This record gives sequence, C-alpha cells and structure tokens, in this order.
Amino acid sequence: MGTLAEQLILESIELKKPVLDLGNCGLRGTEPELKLLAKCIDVRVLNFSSNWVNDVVEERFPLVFSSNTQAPNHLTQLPAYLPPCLHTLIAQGNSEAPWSIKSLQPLLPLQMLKHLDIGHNQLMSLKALENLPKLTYLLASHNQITEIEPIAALTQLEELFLDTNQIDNVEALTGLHQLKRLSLMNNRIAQVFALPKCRRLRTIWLSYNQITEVIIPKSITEQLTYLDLRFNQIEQVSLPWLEALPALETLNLGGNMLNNIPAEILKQGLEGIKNYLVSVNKKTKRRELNEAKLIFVGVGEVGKTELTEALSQPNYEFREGRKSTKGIQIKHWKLPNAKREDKAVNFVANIWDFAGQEINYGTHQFFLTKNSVYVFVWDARKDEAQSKFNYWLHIVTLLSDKAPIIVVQNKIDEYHTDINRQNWRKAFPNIIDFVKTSCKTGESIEALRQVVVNELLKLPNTHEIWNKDRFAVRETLENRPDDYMGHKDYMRVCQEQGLSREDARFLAQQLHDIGVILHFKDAPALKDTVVLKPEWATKAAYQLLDHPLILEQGKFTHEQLDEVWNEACFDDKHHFLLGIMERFELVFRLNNTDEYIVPERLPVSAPAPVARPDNTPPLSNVLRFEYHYEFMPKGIFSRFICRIHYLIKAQLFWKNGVVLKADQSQALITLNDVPAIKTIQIAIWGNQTSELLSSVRQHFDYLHRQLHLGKDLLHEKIPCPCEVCTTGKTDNFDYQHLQNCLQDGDTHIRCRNRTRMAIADLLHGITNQPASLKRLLHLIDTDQISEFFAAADQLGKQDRDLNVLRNKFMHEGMSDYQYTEQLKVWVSRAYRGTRG
Ligand SMILES: Nc1nc2c(ncn2[C@@H]2O[C@H](COP(=O)(O)OP(=O)(O)O)[C@@H](O)[C@H]2O)c(=O)[nH]1
Ligand SMILES: [Mg+2]
Repeated sequence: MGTLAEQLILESIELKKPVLDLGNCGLRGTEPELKLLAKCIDVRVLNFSSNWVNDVVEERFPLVFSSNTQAPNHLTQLPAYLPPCLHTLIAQGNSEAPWSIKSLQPLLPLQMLKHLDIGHNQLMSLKALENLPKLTYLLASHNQITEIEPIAALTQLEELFLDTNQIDNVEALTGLHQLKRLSLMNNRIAQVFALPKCRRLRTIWLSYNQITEVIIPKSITEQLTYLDLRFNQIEQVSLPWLEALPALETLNLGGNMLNNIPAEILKQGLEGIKNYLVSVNKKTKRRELNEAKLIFVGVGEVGKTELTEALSQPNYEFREGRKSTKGIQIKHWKLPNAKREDKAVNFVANIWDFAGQEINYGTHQFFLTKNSVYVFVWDARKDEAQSKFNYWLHIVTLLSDKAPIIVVQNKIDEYHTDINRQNWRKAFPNIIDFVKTSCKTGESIEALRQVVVNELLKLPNTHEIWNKDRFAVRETLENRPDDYMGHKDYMRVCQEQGLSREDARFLAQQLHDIGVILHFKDAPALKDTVVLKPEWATKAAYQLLDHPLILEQGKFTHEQLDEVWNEACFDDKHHFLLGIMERFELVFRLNNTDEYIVPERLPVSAPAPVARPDNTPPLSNVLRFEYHYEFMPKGIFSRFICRIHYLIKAQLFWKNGVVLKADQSQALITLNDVPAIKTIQIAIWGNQTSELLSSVRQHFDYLHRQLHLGKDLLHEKIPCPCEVCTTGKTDNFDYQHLQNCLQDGDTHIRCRNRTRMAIADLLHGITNQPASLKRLLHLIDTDQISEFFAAADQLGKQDRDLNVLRNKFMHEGMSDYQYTEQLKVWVSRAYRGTRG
C-alpha cells in the first residue's frame, strides 16, 4: 500500500473522477508518486490545501475544507507534473504556516486552467501566467509579488486577489475588461491612486495601503458598488467624488484620517456619509443675499447724481457742472466696512439714480419698488413746494409700501434752511432721518453714508439665504455684455449652474425685484426676453417719450420707430420695447390703425368737437361720477386712457381728457389737476350709462389699487344734480356716505344749496360691479387666460364672439396686449344690461 496521495491519485484515474482532493496528505510537492498526476486526464479540479475559498459569494469568502485528515501539506514547489486538462488548481499555503512555492513553471502546459489559488506562498513573479490566457480567477495573495506586469495578458480575468504583496503599480490591470472583483489590500499603493480602467469592475478592496486620494475613471463609475478603503491616508471625501459613483452601495472608510467627516457619521455607512456631505455642502454653498436697491429721487438739478458719486466713489472729487443724464443710471456699490452683528458682510447696493425730468414721472411707478431704501434729495434754494416734497414722499411711501426714506438737503455750501421735520415725520413715519450735505465741501457725506448703510443692512429681504448656484447664475448674467437675452438662453444658464426649472423661474422674479434684470413673466409678448441691463429698456422709453416727433404730436407709427430707436442696440427689438411701453401704459395703439399714441405727450387742449359746449346734453340727463384726490400720482390719467383706448370715440382724446363711446352711450372723462384737490370727472349720457360707468370705474379701481391709493387720499363723489348745483355753486355727495345713509334707513339728503334729494335717485345708475365681472377682468389682467374662459363658461356667458376669441387663444396661443383688450371689450359687452 502506497501513500494516501498515491491511493487517491490511482483511485481517481481508475474512476475517472473530475475532482481530486490531495489536501492534508503531508505532501511537500517533491514526492515521486506525484508524477502519476500526469495521467489524471479526467481531473479538472485539483486541491492541495487544507481549506480554500471556493468562490466569492457576495463579498464573502466561504471556506471549503479538505476531506483528508492526515498532516497538512507544506508544498515547497508545485509538482512537476499536473493533470493536463486541469481547470482549477488550489495550492494555497496555510495562513499560519505559509508554503514556499516560488515558481509557477509547472503550470505552463495547463492551457485549460481557469481557476488558480496560489495564496500564502513565496512567489515573487507571475511571469509564467502570461501563457495562461484562459484564467478567470487568480488568487495570489500573501506572496512577495512586486510586479504584476504579466497579468496584463490575462484578459479573461474576472476575479483577482493580490492582497498582502508588495505591489505599488497596477497599470497592468487596465484593459482587463472582464474584471469584476479586485483585491489589493495591504500592498504599497501610495498617494493619488487612479483605479484601473476596467469597465465591469464592481468590487474593490484597497484597505491597508497608503492611498491619500482615489481617482475614479469615468469608465468604471457606472458599475462600482463596493469600495473598501479602510486604513489608508485619505483626509477628505467630497460630495462630487461620491456623486461620481452612482451605483455605490458600500463604502468603507474606517481607519483613515478623515477631517471632513466625523467618526460617528462614518459608522452610518454610505447613506449617512452622503447625507452629511449634502447638508454640509448646502450650508457652505449658501450665504445671505446682502443686496438691495438704493433709490435716489427728487426733482432735477438738486444733486442726486453727484450724491451717488460722493457716496460710492472712494476717490470722489466734486466737479462743477457735470453733464446730467436722462433716464435711469444704475451703479453697483460695494458697501465699505459693512457689519452686521459685528461680522463683516459683503453687501452690494444697486443705486438707481433717476433723472428728475418732470415729464418722465409716469415711468417711476414701475421702478419704485418695495424692499429698497430711498434717498429723497432737495436743494434748500428751492422750497418744499418746489422740491415737491409732498409728491415724492407720497409716491415713494405708496409704491414702496412704506420703505425707509432719508431726506437729504443738499448744496448746503450755498444755502441752507430748516424745515419742520416733526410735521413731515408725522405725515410720513417712514422717514428715517434728515441729513444736510454738500458734495462740494464733503460735509456730512460720511454721516449720510452711515445712515444709508445702516438702513440697507436692516432691510429684511437682504437676509434671505441664497445658494451659491444662484449667485453663479447672477454672475454669469452680469458678465454678459449684452443688453438682453432670450428666456430659453437664461434657462440654459440656470441649468448649467444646477438650478431646476422652477428655481430658475423664481430666481428671475427675485432678480427682477432687486433690480438686476427686467423680466415680465406674466406678459406673453414680453416673457421670452430677459433684459440684462434695465438701463437699456429705460433708455429706449425715454428716447421715445422725449423724441421731438413725439413731443410735438404725442403719436408715432411703427415705421417711425426706426428713427426713434435708430441705435444698433435697439435693432430687432422694436417690437419688444414697444410691448414694454404698452405694458407700462405709456403708449397705446389706436384701434385698427398703425398709429401709436402717447397720452402724456398729447396736446393739453381738447379737440374742437369736444370743446364745443353744445356737444353734451344738459347735465340733468347726464350720469356723473368723480374722483377727488388728496394726492394724485402722476400718469394716472394717461394710464387710464391707455387702458380704455378700445372704447375711444373717433380719436377724441387729449392730454387731460377722452371721449368714449359704447353702443348707445358716450362718456366724457376729464382730469382737472390744477386745484389742491385734483379731480377726475366722468360724465356719461345715452341709453346704457350705468354699464359704461361700470367699465370706466373698473379701470380706475385697478389703477387705484395698483398705486395703493386708499380712502385717506381718494374720495369717490357724486355731483349733486339739482338745478342750483348744476347752474352755479356745485356740491358733491360722498359716494360712501350716501350708501351708509341708505343703509341706516335715510331716504333723503340735502345738498349745500339746500335742495332735498332722494338718495336712491342719486345712486341710481352707479352700481358697483358684480363680483363675477370683477373676477373675469382680474383674470384677464393677470393673464390667466385659460382660467378666464373656464370662468366665463361657468357663468353661462358663452356666445359666438367668445368662441372666436377662444379659438384664437387655443390655436395661436394668443394673449398679447391687443388680444387681452379684445377680451375686455367682450366682457364689457357681456355685462351690459346686467345690474349688480
Ligand atoms: N454747490 C454745490 N453744487 C452741487 C452740489 N451737488 C451737486 N451740485 C451741482 O448741481 C448740479 C446738478 O447736480 P446733479 O447731480 O446732476 O443733479 P440731479 O439732476 O439731481 O442728478 C450740478 O451742476 C452739480 O455740480 C453741492 O453739494 N453743492
Ligand atoms: Mg441726475
């Protein structure tokens, strides 16, 4: 009887067994009986080890044990002869007592070999493996390998284990496109380590090296699910790095010197690490907005522009007689030494410097925004009336929703005087301070700067937290040289900076609000363009309003715009700019003509047919209504004309008046802005006076609302129609008062001329609009066209005209200015004859 090994070999030859287990046979590899192995032509699997890893299952290593029970083997070499058709060879030494195989030479004839386990030996070279291209599994851990160049030839390799060797260079692995698992634990891989480009790599063990950074080539990032980096010298893990590994399920980072992830987070595994990095990232990516509008207002020539220079220019020097500019100038001013709660802040004030020309007041209402600080400048040589204290303080207070105002008396080097500060402050509690300055001598400029900076820092919206990507978008927009860009282009910029579409839209609104861009998202004709330089649009507006042609006649044609906007910067944008003008209600297009009207620039006197007194019926047959303003914002009447233009009768309009016609009724509406209490008077005659009045009032209601004119500044009046009042001393009843009296059960009231009037008669024809009408008009005003049609249907108001309009909307996506006007005409018709 020979050795156990001999018995097992012979048995396997005889029985043609494919698996030959020679583990625990006390072998050294040099025994003569091992020559018999050459005859084992049926053996596919040959084992010499006491135990081995059969295969890796889900990153675990289940051990298989030899079924023999003699002394463990201790091979000093591979047997010189091996079964020729071997697929799998297990020749792994014991971890406590490594073997001493040094050469793989005997493997050379094994062209079928796929699986080789040669761990815990004394291999220094893998050279012989070059000739075994069919290998799919190689375990050569715990050897003395320094070089793995020969492995480059093993293109079928799927699993490669080379732990505990002396490898420092793994370039040879690039190109092993079948490789799924790679283990290089405890080698000499140092510093920045680029993972080999193996497309199918899913699992990598790299622990116990000296890696400081792992670079992940794009080709493998899609697949990688398991990455073990324990006990290296990694100091930082970044979110982008993690995000480049979308499939990663496990990341082991223990035993590194990470300085950007706390230990307790590391324990939470990949999800915990990711969440942590995301939250940190958000925090560091965010900062306060710290930006606001600083708006200078006041009449012309008081030194507004000079003051903006004095405040914002570090090396400012007063220069007499600088040329004044038209329109609006916008400057970006980085506040010096701004501090909030003792912390320095980078704060930018966008200074809006208005030209004081009276004739441009109409446009101010669109730029006097909330969340801004105002500086109202006056010059002591002009008194309070000349300086239009009342006007500016009122308009700013109304439109800005009581934003802080600093009242500055400038040019005190020439003259100065005192005003009753208490009174002004009582009327306008939002006045923060009164400062007296001189740009010429520099007096109190620093004091003014302090007050201004303080107020800017206090504005609540400047504390708003913004993401860095939003700032990035902003910066991109600012660095563009263009005056405007397409909305699509804007969205692309946002997308590039990582903003969602919704964020991008919201950002546009905010940038509009802080005065960085102009974007009219609610206006279909305008929303496709984002104005990057608001000055560009205002310049266009002033160029039009101040053009000799318009100053003379108050009107122009589309062709004439080529002359008005003849600069290259306005090319191709006439239509858009005209749209802005229409939107701002500075201009309207005359029904069915190519003519545009600028009401503010129309002649003051009425055309002849209106001026003739016999044109209107006796006052007793006229329905009258009036608005009395204790404060009247400029441009209100011109805007009304623009709004109501679709009812204008035969070109009967002038600067302070308009004649309307609707079916059988006519209206004469005039502005009287001479007296202290300015008035707008409405006179309507014909068959359907009540309906026409209702249309007219709807527009005034809208304007009053928009200008924040409340009951304290505005009174609705009904002129007394008694004979005495209509022929001589006129009296008015307060509309609200009449309604109250009626509600209290009164039936009659006496006018100043002692005529007893029935309250019901006085109120006859002056109905408040039905809520449904208001709603329809509101939907049009706010560009909710689909909702408008739905509401009209719900009210049962469909007719042929509405269907025509609806089709237009559905098929052409119409909802430009002209179109919405048509809708309004339809509404006013639909409501004629209905009582509130
Ligand atoms: N003496 C004097 N002149 C000033 C002062 N500030 C501005 N000016 C002059 O007043 C004129 C109008 O100034 P400007 O800033 O263009 O006024 P704006 O129309 O309100 O912007 C210019 O000639 C300035 O040089 C000042 O403090 N003292
Ligand atoms: Mg100026």
